[in-house]
Amino acid sequence: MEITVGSHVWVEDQELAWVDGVVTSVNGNEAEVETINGNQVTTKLSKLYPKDMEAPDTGVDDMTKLSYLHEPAVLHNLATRYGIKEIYTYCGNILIAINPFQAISHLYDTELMDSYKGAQLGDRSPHVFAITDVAYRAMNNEGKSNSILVSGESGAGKTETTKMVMRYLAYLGGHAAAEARTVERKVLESNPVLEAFGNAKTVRNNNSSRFGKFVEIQFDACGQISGAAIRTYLLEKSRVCQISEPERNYHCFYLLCAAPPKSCQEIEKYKLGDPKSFHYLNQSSCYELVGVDDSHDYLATKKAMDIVGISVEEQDAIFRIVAAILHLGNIAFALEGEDSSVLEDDKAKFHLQVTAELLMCDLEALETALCKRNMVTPEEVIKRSLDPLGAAISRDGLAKTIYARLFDWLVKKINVSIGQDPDSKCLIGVLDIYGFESFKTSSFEQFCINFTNEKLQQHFNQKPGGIISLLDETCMFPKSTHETFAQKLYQTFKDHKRFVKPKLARTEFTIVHYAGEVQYQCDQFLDKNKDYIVPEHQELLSTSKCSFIASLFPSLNAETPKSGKFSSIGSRFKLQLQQLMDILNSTEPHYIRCIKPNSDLRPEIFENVSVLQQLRSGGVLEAIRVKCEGYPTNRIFSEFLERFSILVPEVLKENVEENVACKSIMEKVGLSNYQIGKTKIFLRAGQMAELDGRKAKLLGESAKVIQKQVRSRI
Ligand code: AD9
Ligand code: MG
Repeated sequence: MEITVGSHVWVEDQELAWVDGVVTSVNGNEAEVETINGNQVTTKLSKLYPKDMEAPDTGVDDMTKLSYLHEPAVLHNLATRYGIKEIYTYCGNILIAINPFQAISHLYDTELMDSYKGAQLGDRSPHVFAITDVAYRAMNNEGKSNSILVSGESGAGKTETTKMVMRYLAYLGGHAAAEARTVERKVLESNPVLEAFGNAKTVRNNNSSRFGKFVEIQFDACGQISGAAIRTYLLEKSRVCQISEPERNYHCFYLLCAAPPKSCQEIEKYKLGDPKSFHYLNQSSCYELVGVDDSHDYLATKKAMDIVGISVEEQDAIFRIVAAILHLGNIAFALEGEDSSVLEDDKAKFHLQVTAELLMCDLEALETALCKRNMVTPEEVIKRSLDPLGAAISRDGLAKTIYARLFDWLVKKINVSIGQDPDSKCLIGVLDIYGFESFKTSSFEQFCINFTNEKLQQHFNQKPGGIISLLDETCMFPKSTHETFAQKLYQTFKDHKRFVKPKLARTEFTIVHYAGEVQYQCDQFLDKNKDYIVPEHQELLSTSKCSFIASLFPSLNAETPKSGKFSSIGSRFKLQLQQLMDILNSTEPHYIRCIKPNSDLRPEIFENVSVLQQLRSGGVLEAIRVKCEGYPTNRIFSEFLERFSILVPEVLKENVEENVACKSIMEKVGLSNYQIGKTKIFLRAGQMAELDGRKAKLLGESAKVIQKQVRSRI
């Protein structure tokens, strides 16, 4: 489209990404634009995009309906819709969901579910229900498994979206009789249970999932839910003992501290109370979350546990373990002699005692397991003392192991309780993975999280794939340190275009991810990759008098990795991901891209620059680009004629078919390479803008003629 003086255009802007304005002069291949925020900008003509002056005030519900399909138009459309609380927009068959950070009334009502049932995509306004309905129908009609992949950065709304998908599936495939509804109820109530133990407040999200989740919902031949399997991926263990401002530990710790004492006497039972008194919680001064009542959530979690089939006795043991971990964290050590450690003071002794009581294990054995290590020599076993730092590391290791095993137990229990349907032919998989993350200090956890996101983006092929193997190799070599690991990385990947060694770095490396660069600190990669349990810890807990705890630490057999032996978390994770990809590849995928409109987690704020970055990295703009290569714009004949018949007024007079009239217009304007369908005309990228340009020129000229006539009359 020709850009001339008076053209309405989009021009790049540092603060707003794109801003609209009017061209005030054109000079060769440069133009001067006066923007609506009052700036005068000089820029190349090729960097300007035409603005659609006829775009509806309320935006369009599918990007492919945009007259001009380019980046500024896409962004403007989303911002417009977000402004009127329309958080869902299609981009073809991808659903874009922008986090409203507020409850939008009636958005998820049952009446609304009714209205989406059986409706074609596009018949009703964009919604998660619509995408889910398509997946469900495709499964029933074609007898093929489908999956719904929810992606987006941390806090973008993946988990909330996933819950709505699951709710709608339960609605579609639910049973009529109340007594038959247990499967879907269990599936839905697994969410609050897993969130209580696997979610925490982070800088990015007050309810951030610290594990990945793939829920496979199985259906019988009648399309009714007949079973489900929940797979989880790599819980962030380090959070149990280490948190930093302004984050929190896992929700369950605060829930238990806030347990209503009267009804449950939990405080007496678990010797808890103020969360500020626990080391694992007071490393950050954030204890409460705005809008969250921990004591209410404690009861809600227990109720959900009832529904998913966790017995009262099991619940008691679970919360006993949660309390024990808090007490364990308060066992502080002091130096004794040259390099041994003892309990620091009476307070530490008290917590040791409570921990032993709660874990139902021997008090002295617990102390020894924390402060000493067995050294196995060919001749004998020697007890070696740990210094206070070593003892604290030992204590934290124990806390992490117990917590991770508890979490795995919960997942297993829920799966057993829901039950699998071995006869199910079709399933719908719903994937809610932790979002892409980059922190001041990004470690092994961020590496794994971002690795997952890479895989899902299928950009993975271009990435250094050998980092985990290299890490395993380093871990198996006894003298390795994080420095030697870093050196190996630098050596191996020095020519890789997505691997960067930061200047002066000795133990850092940078990966250019699809969503941006992340600098990783190697220092804890080796430790965090090693999945092993100290044999003394294993022995201590496998002999616990509490059968629940003992069952978390079964005696070693051939199947479980040998205690004390290294098993690689990274490699296991990689394998799990590969299995996930295999499942996903055998299904028909549907995509939901969640977008976080601002980093303050506040409603009604739409930050252009950040949204654009997410659209770019999430592949949304790429999808649009692909579409642009085809026929990105289409219009029903009558709409097209209404908009452009002014260009060839005769066509309306000639009593011709609508499609012929459309063709005449295109011919008159000299555009070819378009397609005429049954009811619509399909245009190449830019053709709509060209037509609009002609129209504007024509209107401008006729305005001039009228002005001339008026003037000559005076
Ligand atoms: V993370 O990668 O697990 O850190 P998610 O899962 O993408 O992240 P989440 O679904 O937890 O984000 O959403 C963050 C918060 O946004 C929620 O706790 C809600 O307060 C808010 N949210 C998200 N989606 C909606 C919605 N559809 N309606 C209202 C929402 N609020
Ligand atoms: Mg989440």
